[in-house]
Amino acid sequence: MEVAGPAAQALKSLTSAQLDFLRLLPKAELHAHLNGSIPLSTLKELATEFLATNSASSKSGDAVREGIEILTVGPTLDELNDFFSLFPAIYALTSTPDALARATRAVLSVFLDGDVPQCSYLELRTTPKKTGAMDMEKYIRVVLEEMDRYGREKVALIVSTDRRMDTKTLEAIVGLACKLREEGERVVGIDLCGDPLAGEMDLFAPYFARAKQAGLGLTLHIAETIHNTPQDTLKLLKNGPDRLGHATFLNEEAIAIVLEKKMCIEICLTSNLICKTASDLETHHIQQYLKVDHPITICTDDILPFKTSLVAEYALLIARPPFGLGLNEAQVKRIAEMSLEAAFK
Ligand code: 6MZ
Repeated sequence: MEVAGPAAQALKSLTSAQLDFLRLLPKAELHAHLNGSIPLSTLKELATEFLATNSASSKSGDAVREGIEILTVGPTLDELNDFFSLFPAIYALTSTPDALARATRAVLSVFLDGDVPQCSYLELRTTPKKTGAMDMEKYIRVVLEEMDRYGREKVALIVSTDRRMDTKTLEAIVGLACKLREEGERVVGIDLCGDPLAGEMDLFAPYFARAKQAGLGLTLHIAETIHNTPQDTLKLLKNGPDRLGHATFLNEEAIAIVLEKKMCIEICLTSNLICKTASDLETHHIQQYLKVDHPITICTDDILPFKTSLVAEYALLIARPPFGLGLNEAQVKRIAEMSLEAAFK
């Protein structure tokens, strides 16, 4: 995967000893979205096939061509909202069982293959989708089948719900996740993601409670933008999540709960910088958790648009300012250990 932007600069500033240290460090990737993590080369292959079988002048053909162009250069986002418009083009390319299997295989390979894999353990997350060629159960089973190429100590699945979902869909997805777990499949958690300002969070509580009862871990994207209200955040915290995605704009009351309950924060540095929810590393909310040794885990979020890698995200920790936070090896090792401890497995 090509690394560009702030993480590339951090990587470039490292000594070879530092780079070796980061590559060999045992660490977990706990916040990676499947459709946001497809290698560009795989997506381009899928696009070529898609365009060959769909009328070149169709509306979806235009959207795919435009999406590939944007993703090749790397999107320039004025705000987080712009980010979500990238996905319809990607979804058009992963809507058959074969295409989804190939995309999943490529994502797993990026994180887990090679002499020195990016991570020692991966929790990959994805939102089940009903397409013309698959129902939601088939979608999840295709992803799980690809995971079967790896040992259970290496990879597991988090099933995502989306803030825009209605109760019928939530019921179906959480029911599916619980059923697959009971069957012994490697489904370890439920996530809440999607447009951070959409949806009514009261609706989700019974479904999250059911998931927890079934032994699934719970991770929620929370307070991702400055526009998320304290009420929205508190409603989500009431579900008793184990981990929180981003948690960028928590107020004092929310921070007190997070610290007391030791909820692990999934930190996605490049994602936050590119989506402009954080202006720089110096003022990034990771700092407040580092100060008090609160559980955090460093994650990539979506390596396709953000052009990063897990090692590159760790480079942002150890690189000297202005390229990174300038942490020492002991501090970085501690963070990597926290990532392994926060896994749902
Ligand atoms: C919120 C995000 C996200 O599930 O189709 N997603 N949701 N915040 C983010 N941070 C920038 N990045 C990705 O993967 C893509 C989906 O994950 C969610 C969005 O809902 C996106 O459509 P899957 O595999």
